[in-house]
Amino acid sequence: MSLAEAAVSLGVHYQTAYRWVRRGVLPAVKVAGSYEIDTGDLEALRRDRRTPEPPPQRRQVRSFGRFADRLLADLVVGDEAGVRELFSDLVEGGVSLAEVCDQVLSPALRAIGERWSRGELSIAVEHRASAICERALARWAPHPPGRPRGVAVVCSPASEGHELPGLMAATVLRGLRWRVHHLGVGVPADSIERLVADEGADLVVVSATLPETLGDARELVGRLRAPGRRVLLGRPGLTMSDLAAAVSAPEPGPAAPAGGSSEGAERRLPSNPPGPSSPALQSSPALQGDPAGPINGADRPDPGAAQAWGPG
Ligand code: B12
Repeated sequence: MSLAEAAVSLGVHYQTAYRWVRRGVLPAVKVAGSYEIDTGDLEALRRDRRTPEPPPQRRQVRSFGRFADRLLADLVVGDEAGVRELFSDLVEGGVSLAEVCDQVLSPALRAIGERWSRGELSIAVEHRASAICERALARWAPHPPGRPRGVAVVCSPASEGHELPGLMAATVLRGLRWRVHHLGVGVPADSIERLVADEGADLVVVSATLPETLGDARELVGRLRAPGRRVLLGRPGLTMSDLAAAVSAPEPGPAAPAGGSSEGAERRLPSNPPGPSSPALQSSPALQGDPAGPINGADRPDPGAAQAWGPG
């Protein structure tokens, strides 16, 4: 059937149905310049929209420390199979991807970084460890089936060379049913800006790791802001649990200036229950109204720091 017929059948405006096609929510093929919709796909979308999501089966882990230690040991000796097995155990056991990233992967990577900076691990071992993590994580980042929540772009300023935090963000967002375009690192700002517009992104996540790239990251955030689009900036001290909470939080209200009020986001976020697995929610200076966060500490006190975190 045609897209116009599908829109009528779903009881939505033609433009809404068109947007769903563009975002991959409603599969369609182009025949002689017009979209054709399969009735099976239409019915699947109708069912999806009616069915509430089942609550996820959660696994309570009291201490993640031993998993982080196990991961670190596997990474140091390059045991990729061991790393994959550990990830599978955790994710299939019901641990959220955000927790795996924040509580297991990040501590192990930080330990790798510390050992490398003390000269105890070679650059080769550190590179091997990151490559193993990338491959292991990518396995958990397929495009989600069903109707996505929206379109997200995950990127970093061109000066940033750390790709893993962005990959973590992409993985977590896909797990939350976002359709994610993950651009990796080294992409010029102009090109990111174009892609964000072309894909009609509802959400952009900019990830920065080095203090030196934070300025570029903020500039990028500023460029990517647009009405109806949230732009979040992540950096050390913030976590994937923060990201998950932020994208689940309501969008800025009508009182917020175009593109959202970062200050509003700062105030709103602490009201998200800070789970035991989300220490940054309690400790992040950005969330406590102190702009001198772990990165900003090396920076000038920055009244715009709040913007680094809030919706754009
Ligand atoms: C792997 C690694 C590399 C790899 C990266 C490979 C890859 N594919 O990613 C390579 C070899 C490229 C690399 C290069 C360099 N690195 Co390096 N690297 C690391 C290491 C070991 C892990 C990085 C990582 O993935 N961290 C992920 C986790 C562990 O960090 P995190 O920031 O806490 O992650 C959280 C947040 O980012 C947040 N988050 C991410 N996105 C978002 C989004 C939102 C919205 C929110 C809310 C949250 C959020 O959630 C994450 C998960 O909890 C770190 C050690 C460390 N402490 O991080 C050093 C480290 C970051 N590197 C460091 C350095 C110095 C460098 C180099 C300058 C080295 C050099 N002389 O060339 C270059 C810089 C390259 C560049 N231009 O960026 C230093 C930085 C020191 C500093 N100034 O702070 C570190 C800390 C190592 C150290 N102890 O000295 N590095």
